[in-house]
Amino acid sequence: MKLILVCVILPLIFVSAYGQFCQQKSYHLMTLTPTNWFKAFAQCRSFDMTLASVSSKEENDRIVQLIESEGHSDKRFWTSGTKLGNDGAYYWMGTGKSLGFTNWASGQPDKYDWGTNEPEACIEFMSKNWDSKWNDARCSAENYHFICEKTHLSYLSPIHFNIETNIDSMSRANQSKVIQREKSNTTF
Ligand SMILES: [Ca+2]
Repeated sequence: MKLILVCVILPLIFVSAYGQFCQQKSYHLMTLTPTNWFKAFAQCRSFDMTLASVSSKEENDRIVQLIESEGHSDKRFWTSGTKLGNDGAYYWMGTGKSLGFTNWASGQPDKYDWGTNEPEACIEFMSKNWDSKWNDARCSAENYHFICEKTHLSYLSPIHFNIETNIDSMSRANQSKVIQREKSNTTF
């Protein structure tokens, strides 16, 4: 009994007492069918994810690297950024938080689609031709792919022992299911 106490129970108490939980995101590019911002948001939710929010340069760089590594630098992607229903102030619909870090392209946001004269109120990642910067675009425009994100909760101990609690971690198998669902989704 003493051996169990010393070798198992006490270390667990130590880790529990001094470790901490942290959130980690994974991003998933949805590139099969371009769509408008509203449908993109709904599709991410149907996969138990949210349309991506970008709160820092680190997150922005991770998304740009993912787009490049998966060979989609020529595409444009919706994020959850919008000013819909918020008196013209942008926020992340995915988190409910206002913008802190921004990465607007030069001259953006310009508020109007000068071709259709319609307002622009949703944030997209532009293609590499525009350095993957942000642009405000017409939310109803149907020609954008989109980025979903999934938040995982990890437990970090002070001795760098990372226990992946992974509330609902998306395995590679599940990612395949998401892709299949995107292919077979006839709702949109
Ligand atoms: Ca614009």
